[in-house]
Amino acid sequence: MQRQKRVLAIHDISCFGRCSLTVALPVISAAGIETTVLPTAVLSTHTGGFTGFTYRDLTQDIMPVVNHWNGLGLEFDAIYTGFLGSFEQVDIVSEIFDMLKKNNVLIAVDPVMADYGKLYSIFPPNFPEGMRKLCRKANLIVPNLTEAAFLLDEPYHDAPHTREEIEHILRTLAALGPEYVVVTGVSYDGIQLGSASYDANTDEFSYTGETRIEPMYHGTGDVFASALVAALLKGCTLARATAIAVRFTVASISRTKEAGTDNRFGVNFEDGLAGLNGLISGY
Ligand code: PXL
Repeated sequence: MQRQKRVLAIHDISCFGRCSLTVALPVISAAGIETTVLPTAVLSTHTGGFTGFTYRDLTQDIMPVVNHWNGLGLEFDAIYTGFLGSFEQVDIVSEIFDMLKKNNVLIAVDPVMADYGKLYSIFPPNFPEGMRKLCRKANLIVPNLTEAAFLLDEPYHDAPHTREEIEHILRTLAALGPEYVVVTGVSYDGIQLGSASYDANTDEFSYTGETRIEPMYHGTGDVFASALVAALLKGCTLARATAIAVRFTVASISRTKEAGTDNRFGVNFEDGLAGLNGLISGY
């Protein structure tokens, strides 16, 4: 049997709303991967569509936790980061990458900061500069198209997208440093919605789309990126891992739509967990 892989997931805990750590931990664990968590903040809910949420910042606890692990000699096969609440947290995570990065460690950055052409209101206008620096240190980045535009300082275009436009975005993002780039929210015809990937090692592009489901549901980016990281660590190519992550996410969205759940409450990925390993090995 293959040695069990170990991932370090660095995200906030949004207690209610199924995103960040409450998604990364179950999804990656369900794939048979040991998941270590480093919570950066505890919120009563995520910040998308809720008002009055609580926010307990844990910035001061992050380095003592990592220093303890270093003393124990812990090593990770991947470090996966998502929502980071401040420049200070971005800098700390960058330092953690330097401390824990060894050969063959996958550094995966989901530069959570924007959607639908707009930066999330909680972030200052220069936040993308901080995220860009972090992305330079990553092997894999998973922006949506709005985040990609902010990272590249280029205008955002709504669907339908052209293949030339998407290939330009993927190649230019790879030029920042990451060998693997996956962008979400890509639609070539306005009907199918999905993700495009670029593997700079093989110069290979891929695209997987499925019929768009409205409305948009919160937390889907985290469901997607967690499944993608899990599939990559289980040995899938980037193109296959992207296809698996699209399937897992769209199935979660379909169940949620069918149940008529409030779109702020996240998606029903839980009913897909038992099938995730089958999806990864048999896709
Ligand atoms: O799903 C990304 C995410 C994670 N954590 C918090 C968020 C969001 C998106 O809005 O607000 C706190």
